[in-house]
Amino acid sequence: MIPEQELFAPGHNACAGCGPAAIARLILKATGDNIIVVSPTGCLETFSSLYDLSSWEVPWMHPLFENGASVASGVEAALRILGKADIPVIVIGGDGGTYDIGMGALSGMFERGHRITYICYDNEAYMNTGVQRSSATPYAAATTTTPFGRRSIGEDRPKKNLAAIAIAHDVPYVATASLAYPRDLMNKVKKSLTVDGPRFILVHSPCPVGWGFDSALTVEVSRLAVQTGLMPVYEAENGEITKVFKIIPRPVEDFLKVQRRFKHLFTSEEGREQIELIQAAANENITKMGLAKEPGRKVKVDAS
Ligand SMILES: Cc1ncc(C[n+]2csc(CCOP(=O)(O)OP(=O)(O)O)c2C)c(N)n1
Ligand SMILES: [Mg+2]
Repeated sequence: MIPEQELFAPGHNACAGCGPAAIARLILKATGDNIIVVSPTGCLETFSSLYDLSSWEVPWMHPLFENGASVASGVEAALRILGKADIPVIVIGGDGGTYDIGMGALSGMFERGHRITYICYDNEAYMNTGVQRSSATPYAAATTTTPFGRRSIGEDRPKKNLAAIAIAHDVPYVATASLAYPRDLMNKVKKSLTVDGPRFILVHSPCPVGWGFDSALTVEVSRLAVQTGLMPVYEAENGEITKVFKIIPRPVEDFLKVQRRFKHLFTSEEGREQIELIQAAANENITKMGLAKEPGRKVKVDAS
């Protein structure tokens, strides 16, 4: 049963259809009010804490863009010294603050073994400052710093696999989740709080403004990312993948064609080739991680 209590108050300045706003609300429903939240600079922090208002009905701190994991480490250590280790600490940070500028701080938090749940809401670019690419931006996506043009197909690097990097730290709990499967997301947040040591949860978080889709479609776009195999949903414990969310794979075009950031793939000559590369990456996820409900089924790109 999803608790009725709202700990992330409405009335904030998020855009219509904001994925991270919905995710923050679900996370707090999972944690309850005995929690301290650390929230580095980014859209979520900005739209939820415009002076002198706050959506956070729990203790909340804003560190810098780059040091969410370090500040949370200090909070957790202080609680331990005060004999209050029963108060859990979580970080909710964006992909820029986690994959890029906060990467060293996150690695240190893992290495020191802090009892913290670090949740990255991944909207796949620096949205707060105007949709600049991050290392979470997927291949071929157009952003303001990777625009489509005569010499560019959009982002030319594959998305960094941050969950795999977390697993490589041998932390006891790593999970990926999606707004389209809210109970799974909430269960993972809840479960993480019972784990002794660092935990990392990556939540795919569509952004209607940055990705360019109708703001009514946020949950649908989240679901399509999972069902195409582009966003594998799984759990890993002590360095081993223990559970994967099974899908009946859909062609990647279903996910790509509803977003403006991939529009050039459907209007340019080289687009077809790029879609095939993206399909190949999804197929690799599906095969490697055993995502398909019907093993062996291959997804063909519709050439019509
Ligand atoms: C050291 C530093 N560099 C740059 C900025 C400007 N800045 C604020 S938020 C942000 C982007 C945040 O991106 P992300 O973490 O992905 O969160 P999102 O806005 O997408 O939710 C940047 C570059 C900053 N606050 N501090
Ligand atoms: Mg972002």
